[in-house]
Amino acid sequence: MLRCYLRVAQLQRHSLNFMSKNLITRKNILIILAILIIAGIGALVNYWPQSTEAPVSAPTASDETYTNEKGEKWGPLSEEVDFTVASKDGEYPSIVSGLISPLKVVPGDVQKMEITINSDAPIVEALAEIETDNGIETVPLQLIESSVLTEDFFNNRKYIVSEDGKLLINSDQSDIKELVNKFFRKVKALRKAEAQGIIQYTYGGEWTVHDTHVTTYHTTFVVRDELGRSDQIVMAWSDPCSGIRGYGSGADSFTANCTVAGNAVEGTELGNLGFDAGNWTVTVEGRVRVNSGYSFKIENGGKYIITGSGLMDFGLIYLSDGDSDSYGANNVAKRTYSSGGIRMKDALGDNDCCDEDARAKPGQTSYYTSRYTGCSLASKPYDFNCDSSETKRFTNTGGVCGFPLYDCGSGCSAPSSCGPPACDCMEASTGWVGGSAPACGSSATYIGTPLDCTIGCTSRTQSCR
Ligand SMILES: [Ca+2]
Ligand SMILES: [Ca+2]
Ligand SMILES: [Ca+2]
Repeated sequence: MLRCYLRVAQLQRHSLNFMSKNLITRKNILIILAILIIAGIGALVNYWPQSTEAPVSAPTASDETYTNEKGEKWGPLSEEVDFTVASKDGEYPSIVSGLISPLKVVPGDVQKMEITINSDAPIVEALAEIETDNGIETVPLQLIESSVLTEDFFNNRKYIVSEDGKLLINSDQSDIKELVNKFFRKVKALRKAEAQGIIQYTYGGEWTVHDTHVTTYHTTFVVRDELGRSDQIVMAWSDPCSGIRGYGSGADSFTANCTVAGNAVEGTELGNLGFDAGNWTVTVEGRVRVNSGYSFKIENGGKYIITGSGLMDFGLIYLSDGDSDSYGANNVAKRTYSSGGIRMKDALGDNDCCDEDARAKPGQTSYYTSRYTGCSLASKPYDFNCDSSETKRFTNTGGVCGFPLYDCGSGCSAPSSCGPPACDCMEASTGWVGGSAPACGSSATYIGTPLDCTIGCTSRTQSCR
C-alpha cells in the first residue's frame, strides 16, 4: 500500500517536473492546481469528464474472471501493476520496469502507463499498444526523465540474469555481487572513452479507455533507439499460460506470450523451465516455480515480467489429491502446499473428475451402482472413468420373463448351471425386462445369461462408469 502511494506520488512528481520545465510562473502553478482538483473530482465520480463515451456494463468484483476467444478462463486482474522485467543483460535498449494504473479498467477510466528503459543510445520512440475486445489503441509515450544508471540499480534488483541465461534470485547475494561487478567491469571497458555509460529513461503516457477487455486484453510496450534497435514486451493479460505440463516431471518451456494469474502457480518438477523458439513474454502475477537445483532459463529472447505480487522461486509443486488416487483434481491450479495434495512429479494425471472419491479417475474400467461419494455438485456423478459421460454397463432390452433362456436347436441342450452353453444355443430373451435400460443406480428386472451367473429374471441395479 505504501509502495502504491509512493508510486502515485512519484507519478505526480514526474508530471510536475515535466510541466515545470515550461511553466514556472505563479499564475501557471494556480492553473496546475486547478487541473489537479478537477482531475480529483473526475476520479471521485469514476468518470473522466473529457470522455464522450458512456461507460458500459463492466466487471466490478475484484476476483472476477473472464473467458478469452479460445474459451480459456483468465484473470482476475489486479487493480494496478508495478512490474520488473527479467531479461538478458547487456542488450539495449532494454525495458526494465514499469507501471500500469489502473490495470483493471472500464470504459471512461484514464489509464496511466510508465516504463523505464536502459539504453546505451538515445531512445527515439516509445509506444504502448493496448489490444482490447474491439481493436488496438496506440498511445505514444513521452520522456519524463533520464539519468545515468547507477550501481544501486543492480544492487537493488530482486532478479538478475546471468550471462548463461539463468535467472538468479536476490536471495543468492554472492552470485548477484559477482555479476554486478562483472557487469560494471564490462561497461567500464566498453565505455572507457565516454563520459557516461548506460542511461535510464522514464517514459509515460495515458489514454481514456473506450473498450471492454472481456475476451482480449494485451498491453505491449515498444521502444526504439537511434541506432534502429528495439525492445518489446507483451503483457498478455487474457492468455493464461497453458502450454506447461499439468503433471509428471521434466524440463518444460513456455510457448506463447501468457500470464500466470495472481491466484495461479506454474512450473515443472525435476526439470528446468525455459522458452521455446519464440520471443515470448511471460507475465507473472502469481508464482512460477521449479525444484531447487533446477533453473529458470532466459533463452530465445524470452522475458519474465514480474509484478508486485509475482514471485519466481524454488520449491516443490503439488496438485490437489483429496482422495489419494494419484490423480490431481480437474481444473484446480498447481499449488505449493502439501496438505491434501500429491507431488506434481508423482501424479498420474491432473484431470480427476471427482477428487473426493478414489473410484472416480481417468482410465477406471470398473462399473459402480452407487454415485460418487462427495462431489455433491457433480452433474454426472456416475462418470467413474472421467470421460465426461455416464456409460451404462447393461444396455440390452427386450428381456421377457417366462420365455426359454436359450433357443436350442435339435441336438443341443440348455445349459444346466452358471457357465457357457454346451453348444451354440442362441440367446432368446436376455436383457432388461421392458422397453429401456434403467438409469445409473436404479433397479429393474433383468433376465440374465449363464455368462453372468444370473440365469432367469432377477432384480438388478444399473452400474455405470
Ligand atoms: Ca484425486
Ligand atoms: Ca478421484
Ligand atoms: Ca464415463
